[in-house]
Formats: sequence, C-alpha cells, structure tokens
Amino acid sequence: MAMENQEIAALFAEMADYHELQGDNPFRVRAYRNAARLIEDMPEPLREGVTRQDDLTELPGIGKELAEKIVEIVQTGKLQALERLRSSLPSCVPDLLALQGLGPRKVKALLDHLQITRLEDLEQAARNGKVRELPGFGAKTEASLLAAIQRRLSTPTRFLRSRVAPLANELMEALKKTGHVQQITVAGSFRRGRDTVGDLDLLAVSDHPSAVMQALVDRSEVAQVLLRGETKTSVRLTMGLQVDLRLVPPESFGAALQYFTGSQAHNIATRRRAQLAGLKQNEYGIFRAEEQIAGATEEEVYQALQLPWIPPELREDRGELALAEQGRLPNLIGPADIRGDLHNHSTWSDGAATLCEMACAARKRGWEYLAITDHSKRLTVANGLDEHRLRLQLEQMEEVRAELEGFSLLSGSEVDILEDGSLDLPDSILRELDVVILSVHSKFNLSREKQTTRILRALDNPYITFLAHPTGRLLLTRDPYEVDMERVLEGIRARGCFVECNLNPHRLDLDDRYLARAKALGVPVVLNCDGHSVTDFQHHDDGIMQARRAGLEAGDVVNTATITELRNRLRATKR
Ligand code: DGT
Ligand code: CA
Ligand code: CA
Ligand code: ZN
Repeated sequence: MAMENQEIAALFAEMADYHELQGDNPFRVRAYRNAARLIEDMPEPLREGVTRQDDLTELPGIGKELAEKIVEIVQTGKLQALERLRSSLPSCVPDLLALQGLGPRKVKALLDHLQITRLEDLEQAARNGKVRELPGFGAKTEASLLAAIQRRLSTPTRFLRSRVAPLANELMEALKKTGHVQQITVAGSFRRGRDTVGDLDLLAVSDHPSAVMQALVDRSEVAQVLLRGETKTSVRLTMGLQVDLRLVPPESFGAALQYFTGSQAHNIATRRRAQLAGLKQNEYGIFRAEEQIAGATEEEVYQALQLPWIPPELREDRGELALAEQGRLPNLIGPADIRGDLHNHSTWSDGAATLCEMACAARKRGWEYLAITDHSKRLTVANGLDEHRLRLQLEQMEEVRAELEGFSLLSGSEVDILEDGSLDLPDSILRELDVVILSVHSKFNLSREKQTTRILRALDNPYITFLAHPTGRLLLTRDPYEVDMERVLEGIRARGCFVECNLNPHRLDLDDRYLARAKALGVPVVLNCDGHSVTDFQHHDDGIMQARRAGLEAGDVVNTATITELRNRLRATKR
C-alpha cells in the first residue's frame, strides 16, 4: 500500500524518540523530529516526488541521510534502521512512549531503574510506590502515570477516521473489481462520522460470495485472517485495523445497513419502537408475525417504524427518535453550505502556500471569501508575525486583492494568549483586522480555574472574533486541557463572539457534544479547516460530519453567510 506522508512522518517521529531514549546526539534527535513535523504538513505526497526521482534534499529540513531514508520507506514500506532500534529495546517501549506525560527521557529512566517488559510491570511498580522514588518523578507523576496506564489498558485501540477513509475506498474499489458486487457500503461508526473508529464495517450484496471474500483476503495490506466464512469475513490489516466484511441478500440490505450502522444504543431504541408496534426488527428486516414488511432499503425500514429516514450522524440515541417522530429532525449542514473559511495560514508564518495561492484555490473551490490568519510572534517555531511584519502583510494583501475580482481576501491574525490572559499583539494592530482569532498554544497544564479565567480574560479584548480549537485536544495523542467549557461558551455568547469547530482531522475541536451545547446556548459556530496548504480545504468535506453529529444547520454556522452578511457579523463582534 502506498505510504502517505503521515505514515512517513510517524516513522521519523519514532526514530527521534528512540534516539533520544538512547541518549544519542541531540542534533540527530532534532533533525528527525523536525523532519517528521515538516513532512506531516507537506501538501504534496512525498511518494510522488520519489517516483519522479526528485532531489528530496531540496525540501526544507531534509538532508542526504533523511532523503535516503524517505526513498527506502516509500520503496520498501519499512525502515531498516528503525527495525534495528526497535528490536534492541523492550517491546513495550512504544506503549510507554504513548502514555500521556511520558517522553523519551522519562521512559529511559524507568527502563534503567525498574524491571519493565510489559505495561503491566509499570502499573505494578507504580502501585508499589517504586516510581516516585526515581529521579525526575514524584508522587504526583506516579499517580497520573498510573491513571494513564489504567486508561490505556481499559480502552481498546482506535484509529483516526481520516486515516481509515482512503483505505475504506481502496478496499471497496478492489472488491468491486471482482465484478461480483451489486452493492457495497461502509457501515458502523465510520458511517456515523465519528472522529475515530474501532474497526471498519463493510456491507455488500454479491452473486458470488466466495470470490469477494477471497479478494479481501488476498489484499496485500492484510496481515491476518481472523474469520473466514461465506457471510462474514474478518481480517486484521498490517496497520492494526480490523475489517469486517458482511454479505447479505438484497432484500435485507437496508435492514443490515441500518443494523450495522448502529449505534447500538440507537438500534436498541428502534427495536423497542418496533416491539411497541407489534413488530419484530433484526438485521434481516422488519417482520409482522413471519412476514417481512421492510428490509431492502433503510428508508423502508424507518418508514415501517412510522419514521422519516434519520441521517447516520444523528444515530446515537441522543433524542433523534423523538425529533424524527415530531417531524423536527434538523436540516443538517453540508459542505455546499460553506461560503468561505476564516482560519488559514500562509508562507508568512508556517503555511506552505502564498497569499495568492491560498486565495485562488479558495475561489476555485467556489468560496466567496478567505481569511488569512497567520500566527503571532510568540509562536517562533511557526515564524509568527509581530506588528511590523503584519503591517507588511496587510500591504501585500492589498496587491493580491487587486487581482481577485469577485472574491474577498480578509485580513486576520491567530493571536496567542499569554499565561495571564493578555494577548501577543497590541490593540493598535488588532483593531485594523477583519478577523482576530484567540488561541491557546501554551500552558496546557494550568488548573481548570486558571485556564478558564485566562481564556475569559483574553475574550475581554474588544477585537476578538472567535476562540479557535477551544479544548486543545489532539485525537489519540493529547487530552483536552482542563477548562470549564460551559463558562467559556457563556462568556463567548455574552461578548457576541463565535466559537470554532476546527476541522483538522487530528483536532475536530469543539467536538460534537460541545457543539450541540454551543447550539443550545445560542453561540454561533464557525467551521474552519485551519489551512496550512491548499489541500487542507478538503478537511471541510469530512470534518463537517462533526457539526452534523451535533445537529447543526446552516443557520447555526457563521461562514455560511454571504460576504455582505459576514462583514456585518464580523463588525458586530467588535465592541
Ligand atoms: P466502533 O467500531 O467501536 O468504532 O463502533 P461501531 O459502532 O462501528 O461498533 P461495531 O463495529 O462493534 O458494530 C457495528 C454496529 O453493529 C454497531 O454500531 C451496532 C451494531 N451492533 C453490533 N453489536 C450489536 C449488539 O450486540 N446489539 C445491537 N443492537 N447492535 C449491535
Ligand atoms: Ca466498527
Ligand atoms: Ca465491527
Ligand atoms: Zn491556525
């Protein structure tokens, strides 16, 4: 399978961790770590450059050694040096590194001083109070480590939806190529648009089941066949993801799709409804006595329950059945409702595209407007702008605007909050911008009370437009910081500002539950891709499912407005 930039970056990040763990040259550690970050943000797939035999050392941060390793990864799918490092360390090291609060240095201390071959060994050591005695650890670290281990041991591995999406498409295409697939679709949490999925559920109708099952088993990305049958086959891929493929008769396709889309809680609710009407519901259909009265399509299934079809994103048993019954299901927002994006970066800070490239690509996408909101000066790793450079950027924007008829390029800044809640740029420049974004990029570990007052204080600035990625979570890698989101949302409403749902697939922040809360409180939401390249605009296509899961409609979202309406709304946020 083709190596994506994200996977190459992950291998380099792992190299950095192992080198650091072994106490190797810090420059080498930093080179790998920087390369990982750069590669992850590269808009173009590196494998294409490798195929064209480009000189990869021309890329920023890539020297000769790294270039050779990229070629090796793309061509072989592996990295020998990494395999050697892996086998020289206990097999639990990746698990240890993945624990929140444990970096390579701490892992090294643990391995040096304690007998650890499995995660459970560390759990035992922490329970026995052995960890707190080590240099660099204390009773508090020990307790949070123990909590992290227990969380890890009790939650099964999940995968980013965005990582699974291209795979799902490739697999379905391959199965269709057998010529024996009449219908095929994804079900499960993937179809419901959850940000992470536990496994991938595929559902198909076939006139030659064994041929289709064989086609799945034969795929090169399959590492293990868990179950092989005519109606269900389960495999585990090399990346660790389990795929369940189920074949059903055409007259049951809708019923099976409804059943395997779930959620389980939603299914239990629909089955109860069927029972109350004297019907029986299962994955084969809806039955009155022995007679099947629905099953071929989902519409038919819901109709038999006296309900309109319910969009999969809403099927979480959070009140959707009652809304459906009352004919009050929301008219969910879709990518076509979006008229522009208010959070983007350019080459002025850490983006990969120029102002002009960003604006043209946005116009080509059919948008009416785009705000460029580069980082502020405190974020030196991202080449953040001070007031002087921001003024120069505003001048360049004027020039770009002259070339862009019928499109509005808006000015802006993503301003860092300092620890005390003051801002990284003075009002003298903020007041001149169309969009001022407030972002927490540091001090994630403040107490709940301090973090909340810090954010609310920053929101007191009269020029703030919205709060970006409000909980700071990174899916599967960083928990949200402690904050009283209810108070923050109320603060945003009181000040007439907006709240962001950041559509980067690693963030999806706010999540569906908080978005639903924002809607209930009447806080306007803005859906942004946080674009660092023109390909990032695509985050809107899948990311919007998070907003749909919250029941958001076009009217709840600021950037569905026309440019004229938008300008009015932006002006109204300034006090
Ligand atoms: P995941 O894979 O953890 O991200 O979440 P799902 O929702 O995809 O769960 P999965 O793959 O275990 O099962 C797919 C769907 O099949 C699930 O959403 C509902 C249905 N399902 C599975 N097991 C049961 C069950 O025991 N009872 C009911 N009512 N439905 C079930
Ligand atoms: Ca699943
Ligand atoms: Ca499954
Ligand atoms: Zn940003």
